Amino acid sequence: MPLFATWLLAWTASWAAQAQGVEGNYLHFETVTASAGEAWTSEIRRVSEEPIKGMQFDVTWPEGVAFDMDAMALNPEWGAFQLSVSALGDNMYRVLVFNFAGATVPEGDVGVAQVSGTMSSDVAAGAHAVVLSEVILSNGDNENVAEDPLEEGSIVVTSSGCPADLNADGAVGSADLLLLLPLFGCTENCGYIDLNGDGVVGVGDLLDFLLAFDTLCG
Ligand SMILES: [Ca+2]
Ligand SMILES: [Ca+2]
Repeated sequence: MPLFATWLLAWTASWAAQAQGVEGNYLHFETVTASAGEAWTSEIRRVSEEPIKGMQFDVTWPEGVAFDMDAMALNPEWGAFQLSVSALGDNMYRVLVFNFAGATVPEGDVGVAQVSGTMSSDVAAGAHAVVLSEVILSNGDNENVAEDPLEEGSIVVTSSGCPADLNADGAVGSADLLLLLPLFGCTENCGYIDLNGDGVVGVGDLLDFLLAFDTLCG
């Protein structure tokens, strides 16, 4: 391919990525809230500035998480791909997403797979980091374009019956409001800030929050 065409392709890909507000090539776990002893579902997402035709990564779940590897499923965007999950021990799993047809998934912020599990009943309230490591993201030329730093998410275990305690410190206060306000108006992937679970962060969530304001969580 002529150098100019290669450059134009790269420029177009990076422009398209910027148009979606995407920068860098990495994976992240969508932060989710859970209660001790209960099930949770979240998503691993891929952010990239160019199309990706395969990936491999390790995920280490925090202590107290039982990951349901059989329930892990690729999103429809990855329909041409196959998924392989294997346990490495110490609550660490290796994930392969690959295809032999040369299919790629376009640049942007795209959900890769749904992940789910349960929290043990004695896990402490607070944020428990989900660590993604050894990430390989292969572009159309089979080059690994994964970059540090990886953005990592958490499973936030709420104080029981207290979803508005967003920082899980045992009380609903102004620190929690500072977590909610930046996401006010969010319409997708709002995560645990979406208190009433209707998919957006809006007036309903703010009302729920204000009702719970200044309460201690048991
Ligand atoms: Ca709090
Ligand atoms: Ca909401």
